[in-house]
Amino acid sequence: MIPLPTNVEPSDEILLIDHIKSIQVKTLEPSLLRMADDLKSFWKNYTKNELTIVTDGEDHAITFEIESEKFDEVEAYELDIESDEVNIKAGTAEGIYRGINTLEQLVVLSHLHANSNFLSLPGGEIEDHPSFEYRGAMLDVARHFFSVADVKRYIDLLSSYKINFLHFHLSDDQGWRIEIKSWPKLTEIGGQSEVGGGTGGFYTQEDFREIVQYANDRFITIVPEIDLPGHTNAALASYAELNCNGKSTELYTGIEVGFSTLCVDKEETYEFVEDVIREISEMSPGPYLHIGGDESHVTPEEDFNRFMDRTLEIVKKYDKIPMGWYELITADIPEETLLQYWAKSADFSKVIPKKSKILMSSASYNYLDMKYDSITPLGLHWAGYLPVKKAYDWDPRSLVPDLDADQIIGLEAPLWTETIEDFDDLALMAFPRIIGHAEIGWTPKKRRNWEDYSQRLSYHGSLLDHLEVKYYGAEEIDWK
Ligand code: TNX
Repeated sequence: MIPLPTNVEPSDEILLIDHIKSIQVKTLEPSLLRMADDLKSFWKNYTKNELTIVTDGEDHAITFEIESEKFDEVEAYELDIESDEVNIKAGTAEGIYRGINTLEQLVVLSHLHANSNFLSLPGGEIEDHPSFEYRGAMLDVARHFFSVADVKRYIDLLSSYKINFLHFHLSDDQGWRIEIKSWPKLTEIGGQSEVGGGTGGFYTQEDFREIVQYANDRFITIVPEIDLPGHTNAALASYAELNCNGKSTELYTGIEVGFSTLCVDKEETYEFVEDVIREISEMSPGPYLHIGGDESHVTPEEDFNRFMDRTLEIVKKYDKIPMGWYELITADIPEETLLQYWAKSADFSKVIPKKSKILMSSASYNYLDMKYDSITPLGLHWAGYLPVKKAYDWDPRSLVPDLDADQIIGLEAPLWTETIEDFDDLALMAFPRIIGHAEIGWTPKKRRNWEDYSQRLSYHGSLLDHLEVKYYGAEEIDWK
């Protein structure tokens, strides 16, 4: 199992899959009934058996039951597998979802690796809850655009490993990917380019809402990011008035960073920022709104801070928790701001406010766009190579010595897409490393070690093959 559950007590019982006849939903909540429907299709697919969905009084069932007094964490669950029934209990629907996830993974792996004709599962009890509350992935859809279908496919895979946040990097120098009704040229012009000269693309507001809903149904929260005030060439090419000289720039298809900036002295800039933040907030039920802040190399620090102070006010006005790359610390950040660590900076530990929560996205350990090794056909390597073991074998709470362990809210694995053009490329860079990140986020540190993890991971290659998902067949792993 990946992520390895917090506590597993094996029993000597064996569940024969054919003994299961129904799904019993004891707590009548629409989300649980939807999950029952999904599990029913899953079961049919992997076991050929047709289950009925019932609400009470059933033997030979997989039972979902909410016991809110018993569980004090939203994602905690218990999964109990006996010889002729399965019980999943949690305090919330989200907890039940995580439990179903674990059950499904056991069924798929036993389906793919079973030695006998009888599909069976080992009996026992699992008590499980996550180590970190934020277990994220980030997808850069600006350097190369990814379709709604691609994003949904990534969401399915992420949620099957219990990842619960997807951060969407929606704008950069090379493209603007989200329709803003009050500034239509952002997508009419800025949405039409990408790295290498392709045609780009963008999400309409309907597309975006569809993705948010799809993610929500899988207990993944979307974190939208508009990178400001740098990384804005696509916006600067779309609207002349956002430039200090009043002239629009050319669309950009290269991969340099740090050359663009909004004009911080113009009132139009703040009208633009407010319209964008308002429209995006209206479409995003999640708590966070990411305002970028990285690599604004051509914005003088004083201008950057002035710009961010006003932008942070706007984020607050629309009731979102601001999130930003750690460069944001020079501005006057509200205490609740979530800062995303990505690279070492000499002054990071000195200036980082002790009260701030930090999300770990270390370029050396988390970046899925770093090559695995010198022969990886895709990716960059400015932060070094990132083999599967290195990506797994570290601890977010102690990576940056000057941070307090309880400041670390979790980890997020970004996939920057300068060299990533389609879903196969994405999959090759994300898998299997993102699976290790999912385990770092979920499983307590004392339960994790590379020997055991690499053994378990060796069975997941066949799972990815079965789903026709590409992955890097790293030699470190003895793939089964
Ligand atoms: C740095 S990490 C960037 C991105 C690039 C990435 C490539 C960060 C906040 N900025 O603009 O895409 O490196 O690895």
